[in-house]
Amino acid sequence: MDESVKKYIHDKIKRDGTLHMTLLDPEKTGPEKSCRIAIEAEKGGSSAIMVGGSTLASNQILDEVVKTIKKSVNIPVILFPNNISGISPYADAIWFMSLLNSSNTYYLIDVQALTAKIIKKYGLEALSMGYIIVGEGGAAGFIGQARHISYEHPELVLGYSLAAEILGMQFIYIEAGSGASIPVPLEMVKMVKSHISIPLIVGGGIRDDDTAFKIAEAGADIIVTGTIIEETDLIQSKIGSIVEKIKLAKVKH
Ligand code: 1GP
Repeated sequence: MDESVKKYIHDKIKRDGTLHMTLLDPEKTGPEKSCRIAIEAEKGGSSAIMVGGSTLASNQILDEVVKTIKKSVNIPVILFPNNISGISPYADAIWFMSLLNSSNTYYLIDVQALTAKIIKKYGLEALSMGYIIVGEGGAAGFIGQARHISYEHPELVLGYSLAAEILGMQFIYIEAGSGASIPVPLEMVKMVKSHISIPLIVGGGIRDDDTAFKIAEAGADIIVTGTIIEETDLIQSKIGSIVEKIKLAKVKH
């Protein structure tokens, strides 16, 4: 990429409104299928491919998947690391994330301290992000030892989000957990969005364009979906319908 990924994201949000990003788990999809999915996702209008998974343990698989995807699409590939094993030199950028409601300092700041040097050495663009896991939380919540935040307490999520912004983080991600049965509630998205000025990412359990539209309308700047691509062969049209619909929410922002 000629420009930075951060600039690309900011410019695209300004131009298109809410963006969509496709999350791929290399352990589940492997290089060949990941590549096919990434191509379809790009055709459908996804703005970036995020690569990561809560239980990813092999650098080698990750490298292969990232390299294969990079050869096949023009949109940026952004790492979504679960741990040290989630880092690859072949990506364009990395979500340099801190799990703000973790009860374990490892996920808050220690793993970042352990990996900062290698990220710099690889020349990966680090996009700092405050990551907050809410509701069911899925595997990410369990592994990240996230203290449970129920959907009834959006004010807790607001507190973490504002603190992250004040601390200088560039993005906020509210995560319901991959495959969550109920996505992040609209009230939570609205409350956080109305108090922060950095881009807000929302993901977990978003399976259709209506849900994605409502979350975009509530204020999400980026919608992430992962599981739906594992559940359909019509990836391009499924993602395409979400991308088209969330664009319409811009007017109401
Ligand atoms: C998980 O938010 C993402 O980190 C995506 O969730 O797999 O439920 O789309 P889904």
